[in-house]
Amino acid sequence: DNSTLAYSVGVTLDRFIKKKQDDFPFASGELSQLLRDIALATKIVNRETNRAGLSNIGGAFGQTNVQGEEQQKLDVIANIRFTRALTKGGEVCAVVSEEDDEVIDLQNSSGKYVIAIDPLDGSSNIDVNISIGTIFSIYRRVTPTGSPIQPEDIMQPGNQQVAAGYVLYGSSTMLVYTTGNGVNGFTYEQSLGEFFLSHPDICAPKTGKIYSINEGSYHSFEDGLKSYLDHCKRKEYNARYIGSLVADFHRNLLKGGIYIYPKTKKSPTGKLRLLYEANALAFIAEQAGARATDGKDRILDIIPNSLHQRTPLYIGSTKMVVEAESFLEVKQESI
Ligand code: P6P
Repeated sequence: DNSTLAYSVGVTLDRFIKKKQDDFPFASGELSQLLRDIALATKIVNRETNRAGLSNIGGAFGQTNVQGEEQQKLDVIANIRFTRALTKGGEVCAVVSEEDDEVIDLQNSSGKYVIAIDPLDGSSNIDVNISIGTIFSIYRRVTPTGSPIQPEDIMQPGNQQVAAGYVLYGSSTMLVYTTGNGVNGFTYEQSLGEFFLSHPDICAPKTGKIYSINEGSYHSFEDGLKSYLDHCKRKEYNARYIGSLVADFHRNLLKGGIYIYPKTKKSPTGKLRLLYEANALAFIAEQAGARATDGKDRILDIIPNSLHQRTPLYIGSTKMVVEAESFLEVKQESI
């Protein structure tokens, strides 16, 4: 309606963050600053991503990357950009990144926050110009600031997140995030270098007709999952699978649908990572009234035991995820 349109057109991400901060009387502004730091890095990664196809035409554009080295892989660049922005921002003490085997200690013991991030997910899609994404989770450290970072600061279950979000570098670049009070989407206006609120208060449809899964692994799926997929086909649902998690998730969040990355022979505990992929999207899904489990248990309640551990992921419209789980249970009992 007009009021929503007026509200969404006028509000930049900065003003939205400030307004939300005002809703928290005790907010110190550090989380607000952290969200701004992430948005800044996103703008830089967006620019690099848009130029990816051209960066090898060095001569024509006189482009060599900042270190003058040969063109690095875009996900490595994105990792450097986010880590640098978070270091400069001063709010973060540690970063868990898909690109780094170990925790990155930012040597900033006054930083209250820990970030888990997949700087550029689906980077194999870059060369063929398919949408890619950034996924991030934000936690408060549990040990006192000023002391060295401990494993308990890092290995927190998803239900401890203070914020989570993703960036979709698609036909437009969108930032979608939650701080635990609903989900809001912002679209980047390149000419102004600003994110504008375009999808206030995202609520996922309770059901849908889209299912997203790589059926190339069909023969290694458990029987209950095969039965569920047969059910989707009998219902003539639409199979939509981009092979880029953020793009598949975002479409299903807005239109209704389910995304499944199950355990397979190749990936016996699933392929997607708990700390910087599943947890962030699960927090957003639940905040938008959707559901996220490993086929049985809530993703956000999984206690991590290793940094890069994987989990099966069933995420999307609540009724579809519950229905898929019921097919898995039935077959389990029949074994
Ligand atoms: P598969 C991309 O590599 C990714 O991590 C997700 O973005 C995507 O949904 C999934 O893996 C695709 O995996 O095995 O179907 O190619």
